[in-house]
Amino acid sequence: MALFGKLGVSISEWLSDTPNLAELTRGSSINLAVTGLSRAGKTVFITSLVHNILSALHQPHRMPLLAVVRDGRLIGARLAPKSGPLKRFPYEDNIAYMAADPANWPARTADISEIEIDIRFVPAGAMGYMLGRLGSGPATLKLRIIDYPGEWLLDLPLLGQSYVEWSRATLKLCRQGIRAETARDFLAFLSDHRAGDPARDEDAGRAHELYREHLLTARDKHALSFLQPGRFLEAGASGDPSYIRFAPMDFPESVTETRPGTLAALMKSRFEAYKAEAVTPFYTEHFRNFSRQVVLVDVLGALLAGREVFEDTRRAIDAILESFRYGHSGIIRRLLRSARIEKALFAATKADHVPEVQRDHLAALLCSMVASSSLDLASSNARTDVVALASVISTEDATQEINGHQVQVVVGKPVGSSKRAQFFVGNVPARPPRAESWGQPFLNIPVFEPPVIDASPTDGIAHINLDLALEYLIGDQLR
Ligand SMILES: Nc1nc2c(ncn2[C@@H]2O[C@H](COP(=O)(O)OP(=O)(O)O)[C@@H](O)[C@H]2O)c(=O)[nH]1
Ligand SMILES: [Mg+2]
Repeated sequence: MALFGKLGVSISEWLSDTPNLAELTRGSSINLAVTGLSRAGKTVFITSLVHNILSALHQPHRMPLLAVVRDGRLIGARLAPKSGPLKRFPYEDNIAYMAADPANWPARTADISEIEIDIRFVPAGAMGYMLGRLGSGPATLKLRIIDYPGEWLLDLPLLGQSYVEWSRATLKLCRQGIRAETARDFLAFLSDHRAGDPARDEDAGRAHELYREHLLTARDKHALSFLQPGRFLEAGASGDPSYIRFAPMDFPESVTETRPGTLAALMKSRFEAYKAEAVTPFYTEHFRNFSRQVVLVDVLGALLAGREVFEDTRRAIDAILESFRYGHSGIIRRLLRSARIEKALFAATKADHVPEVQRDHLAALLCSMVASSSLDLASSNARTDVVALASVISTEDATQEINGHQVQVVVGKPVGSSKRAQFFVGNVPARPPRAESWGQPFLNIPVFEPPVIDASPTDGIAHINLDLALEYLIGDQLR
């Protein structure tokens, strides 16, 4: 705050006038993409982040780890008029849900969207101070936040596979564990419809529907995540173009190519169209512009759902990491051309579901999941880091006696319930548990009601580590 005195400008002046041209040219703009698999917490993360940035001037104590706030250099932040090409992120609607009585979580979204914030600040250090004295003071950072389904990143590996290769790998997986169950109808259909059958649109369509039902059940009933193709689950604005009507097929070991005129050849042509029309353009038109990205992972949910789900989440993270590894695969390098993702933050969400003592373990666990799949961390890759966070704290820590021991629990009010309930997750391991140490799956983690918040951006929202995440991701742009 002291700087305002030196600059001789009142806050209200800065807030009311439009940034002038000089200020905008000195300022910069940055694209921050927020991704993660469905239900990882993207919508809630962006809503809380925006609300807390807009409120930071009034409630700086909520964002102490964001240097621009801590140092008192923030002048103001406001929503910018929409200028980008994407649908606008429904921040106001989401806040309305959360500020309602009873409070609830924002509605689901399954497409890409964006929101822009202008952040006005005094540059750090002597340089900024001098600029201020010369009368050309503050700078403006245009922060563009993009929300997109992490499922789309699971499609990158498809670009390096032929239809036959993808089919083989996918069906192998479909015949194991939980999937053998959820894919039963689809697999039965495949035993009646062989790759060499004549190409019929009806059969391709039916196979697609059955395969898609399997993916949906695997996700919604069993919390599995490595589900390809990603757009079968999160279609986005393109909806259901005809090329999407395909599914994997069974091929004998000796086969490497489909025969013309067969059902498999029809499927293959759609698979190739899907890659060319849906997957590639996402990378060349959008992803390559997202220089900073945060990948949200519901690590705790995966851990509590048991060994198979946890291993499946690791497989999904592995596939997602491919998009941030330029040295490793020629595909991503070719798609991004000269563009680079500078920083990627992997964040374990919903950390308020565990008491404070467990949160470091949550971050360590995610770190080992990410590290194990990026052994070849070359300097050409995106810089990555890991954090455990809660976008919105909906619980309180408490202690409870269980079997004569004092244990840390969290207490919150489950949505739709009139009473507060305690939730005990056991101990979060810092490393992936060994085969023999898995307990009973725990699929029903309570959905706690969000706390009461003020809809106007003054109070902000209590969170864990949102400020730390933001400092890592864009702190350098606010210096
Ligand atoms: N307790 C708690 N629950 C959260 C938090 N973030 C998300 N959730 C829960 O996770 C659900 C899915 O979050 P959402 O942001 O819609 O996920 P998305 O599909 O990735 O956009 C929400 O409806 C909440 O119930 C958080 O920080 N704390
Ligand atoms: Mg969402």
